[in-house]
Amino acid sequence: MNVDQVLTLLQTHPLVDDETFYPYGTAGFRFKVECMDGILLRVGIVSAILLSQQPDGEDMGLMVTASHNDESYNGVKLSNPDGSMISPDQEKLLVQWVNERNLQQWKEYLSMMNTTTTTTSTNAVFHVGRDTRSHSERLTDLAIQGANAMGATVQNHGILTTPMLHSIVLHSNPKYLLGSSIEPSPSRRGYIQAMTESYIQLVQAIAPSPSNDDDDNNKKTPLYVDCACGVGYDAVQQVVQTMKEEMTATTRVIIPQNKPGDGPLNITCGSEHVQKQLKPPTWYSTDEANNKTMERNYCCSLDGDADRIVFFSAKEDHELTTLLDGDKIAVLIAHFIKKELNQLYAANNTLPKITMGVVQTAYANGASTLYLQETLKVPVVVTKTGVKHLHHAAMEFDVGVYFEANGHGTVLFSEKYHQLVESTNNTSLRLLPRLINPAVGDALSDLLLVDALLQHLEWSLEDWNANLYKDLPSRQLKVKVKDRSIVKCNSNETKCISPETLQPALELAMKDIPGSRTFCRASGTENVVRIYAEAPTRVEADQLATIAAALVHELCDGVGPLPSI
Ligand code: NG1
Ligand code: ZN
Repeated sequence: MNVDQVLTLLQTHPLVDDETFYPYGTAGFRFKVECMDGILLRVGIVSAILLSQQPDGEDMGLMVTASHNDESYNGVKLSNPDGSMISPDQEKLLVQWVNERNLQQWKEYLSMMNTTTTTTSTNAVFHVGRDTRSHSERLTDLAIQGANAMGATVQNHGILTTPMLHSIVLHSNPKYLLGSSIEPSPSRRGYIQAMTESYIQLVQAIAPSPSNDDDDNNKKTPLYVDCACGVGYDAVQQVVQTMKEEMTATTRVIIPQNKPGDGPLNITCGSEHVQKQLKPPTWYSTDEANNKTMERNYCCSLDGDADRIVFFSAKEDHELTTLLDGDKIAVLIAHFIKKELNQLYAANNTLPKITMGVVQTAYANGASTLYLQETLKVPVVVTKTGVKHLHHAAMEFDVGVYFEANGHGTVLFSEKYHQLVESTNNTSLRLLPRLINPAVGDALSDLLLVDALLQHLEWSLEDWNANLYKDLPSRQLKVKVKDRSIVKCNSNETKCISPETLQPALELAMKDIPGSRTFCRASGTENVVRIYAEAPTRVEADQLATIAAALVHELCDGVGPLPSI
């Protein structure tokens, strides 16, 4: 590494102001785009150091995206060799050096690095990808410049979804791929091919066979996919194309809509809009007359980097009939796996026992948690918001299902699970780990998995909603405050510990509405405090959210008007 060259780059792309501290939030550095140039360059530099610290010269990844945020934001998140988020120690190093303004400190650190590690002699590759934001290419180039100046080898995959990038990283380090039957496929094409093939095989294995006298495929309700005007569109389109090539009658008609350029990214479309506003998306690619009159019974929305998905049905352009969020997806998957495992053990109770659990956050609907614990008899763990926390907790089980209510989640299978299912002839349990992305929540994989399970159960979206549990009405609101860092929570974010006056006031509000729950926490991706409330009725949930928002506004230096419903 040429220390002077790195120092020149640092000087050329300074952080925008000398005061601000940039934390690694819920999912990476994510700020208004004006702040991002200096951050991306520094992330590229430090990433090369993290890459050089991998004991066996394994590959890592970097994704430039601000996920569900609007186009005025951008961000960056890193992937470890096994496709998971980076560890707290790695985050600490990254945050320390991204925020270091003193060039002399940098000089000493880089010179020390030059003598203790060597980034150039390893074969490790840094896989880089980006979303469709107009500034993502420039920011990616800055990260690459930083990493290259440190001597790291970079492979730029261009525009792709976050889960694709994580999957490519995982498949480039095959020692982390569990299950002897899973072939490494470290490319975009390999990812799409594996995903499509395993979906088709799963549908063929578990869905009732179509009868000869009617064309089942034509009878199936088409699935409309709102791609948030982002990167998910191409991925869905490629799956649709690959399915056509396979010419199978068992698959669903999938119609991707809202492609990049059809409308503004994540604005009145995408999973964040549908889940938080409880409103259907604008179908930008459909003409307005059609939009207003069409009833869509089976739809889903992805977010801007396609790692989240929620399902819904909608009447015309303004009314959400049903919302099936991450909690419903987690319960559907847990329900299926539990049933298959029960069958397996019923046939042979000498098979080694495996553990199964579901990981949620405080945003999970109380009815889902109760159903998992009391009806499915599956243990539930509640962690802090952010998939890095959920992922970690899910690793404690042989089958760890984790989902955030917003639709970000996946299932982790242990080596013991793989050994168990590989020794039996249960096709569906063997196929699941091929379709499910073990690295990170993946909207495309979840879309295909949910569809296969609904076909298996012969359930419509409405059946899915009605047959498991009934959601408690809930409401989420956002409040702008002067400084969101004053709002601090306990370890699983169910209670507020600062400012001290807030929690007792929230408790009083909850006491007035029996069976209700509310909490608030500072967002790690937006400059707001988030409020969550649930209660036995819609009116009470809205009322509690409004009261909690007013309390946050009053006790945490609220800025601007109170949010309205
Ligand atoms: P913040 O803004 O910290 O609440 C949001 C989501 C997280 C996670 C991240 C990353 C909610 C309530 N929060 O984090 O679950 O998905 O974005 O995208 O949905
Ligand atoms: Zn996302």
